[in-house]
Amino acid sequence: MMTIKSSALKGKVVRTQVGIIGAGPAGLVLAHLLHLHGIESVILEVRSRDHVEHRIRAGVLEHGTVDLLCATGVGDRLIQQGLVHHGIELRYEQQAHRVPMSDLAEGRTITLYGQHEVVKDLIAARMEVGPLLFEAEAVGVEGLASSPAIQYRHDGADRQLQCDFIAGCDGFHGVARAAIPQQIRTTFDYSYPLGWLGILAEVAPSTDELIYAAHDRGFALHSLRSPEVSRLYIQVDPNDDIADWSDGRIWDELHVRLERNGGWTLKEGSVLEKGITAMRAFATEPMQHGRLFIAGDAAHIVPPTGAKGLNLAVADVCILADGLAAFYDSGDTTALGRYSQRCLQRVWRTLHFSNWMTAMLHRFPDEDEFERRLRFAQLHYVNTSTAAATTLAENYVGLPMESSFLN
Ligand code: FAS
Ligand code: PHB
Repeated sequence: MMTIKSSALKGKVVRTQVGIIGAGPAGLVLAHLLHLHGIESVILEVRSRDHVEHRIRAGVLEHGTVDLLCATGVGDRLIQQGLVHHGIELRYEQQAHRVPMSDLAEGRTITLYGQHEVVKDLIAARMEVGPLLFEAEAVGVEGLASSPAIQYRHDGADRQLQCDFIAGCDGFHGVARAAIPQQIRTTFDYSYPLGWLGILAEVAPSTDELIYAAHDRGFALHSLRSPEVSRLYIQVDPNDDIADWSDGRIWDELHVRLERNGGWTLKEGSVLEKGITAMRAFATEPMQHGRLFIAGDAAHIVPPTGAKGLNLAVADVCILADGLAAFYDSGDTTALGRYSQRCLQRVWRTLHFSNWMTAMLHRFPDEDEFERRLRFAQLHYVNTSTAAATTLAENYVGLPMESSFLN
């Protein structure tokens, strides 16, 4: 395998096997798996390394995601610093209800480890083995039928990356998805009348496991990043302005919504970062067009209530990497031909689960008393029925990840 030198990327036209747009979890995991398969790739990332490595997003890693990162040699820091959890708590009417996920899902667990930490580990590994161009913006793709190429801008110059295949891992606002002709693309797009205000707080978590709270003032979530740093969310109007949410007002709302009988208190700390994210469910079909494959948020967005975004991106590229390996090994395109169909099975399962969690735990603006009682009946059923709790548990820890690196 001819390893292309970063210096060679200064040329006007460069050639590689797989051109990857985006250095988020999808693009970085794909490049890593391709390298282990002996397949060359180049990653183009529009933002700087510093920005990508400090972008606060997800924090829950499924069992399969952790297995994959460890099995492929980028899990050391994750194992040292990640927090393994065996359950979550559902809290409503000031009562705590634990869902013993590992007991219900064959011992499978989740790990709390920030997405930006996963990205840092993958970038460090990438810098050892292959090119990753920061501040390189893909502006278009072409030749998708037979000779794909990515047009990109870097150092103020227009350049072209010629490749056998293009992986569009450029997130929801990227350029790749739009390259799939409108007439063959079906899009499902739903914007919830809900937003999440998330804070990163410098305070020891007030819980050992995640707390999902359903309160009449709206949803709240107590998550965590480390023994010193907490991550907390409250449901807000998606059109709210963060400037209207002082730190004090946020903590007051968290105290009310996370209240629990029997002497539990929420510890406050200085707010390091805060932002509001509108909640959306989005999927596009197919996820392939000619020699272009889209993965992760470029193809689908799930509401964060199920903590699935990052994990679904990893699941996509596991299937793509194995399909590309089969092609380069034997020229067999069967697996690549089934890429979209196989990913979409998991995408719709995950959308259903994330939507179910969102509907059960959030108070929709126009909810009437009848709907409210149905919602709490659902919550009560999850907390009193092993069958219902098992459904939540097996989806939350993650359905088995399909990858040749995991047997
Ligand atoms: P990403 O968006 O992570 O990465 C795409 C990359 O492509 C970016 O680095 C971008 O800069 C780059 N790019 C875009 N256009 C480009 C171009 N033209 N040229 C070159 N590069 C380009 N999930 C959870 O489970 N929990 C959460 O709390 C949570 N919080 C989130 C908060 C926010 C604000 C967002 C947007 C998402 C959040 N998610 C969360 C979901 C998140 O984890 C995503 O699912 C995950 O980042 C998806 O990874 P990628 O598909 O790699 O996309
Ligand atoms: C997080 O820790 O950021 C997190 C946890 C659970 C979710 C979403 C986000 O459902």
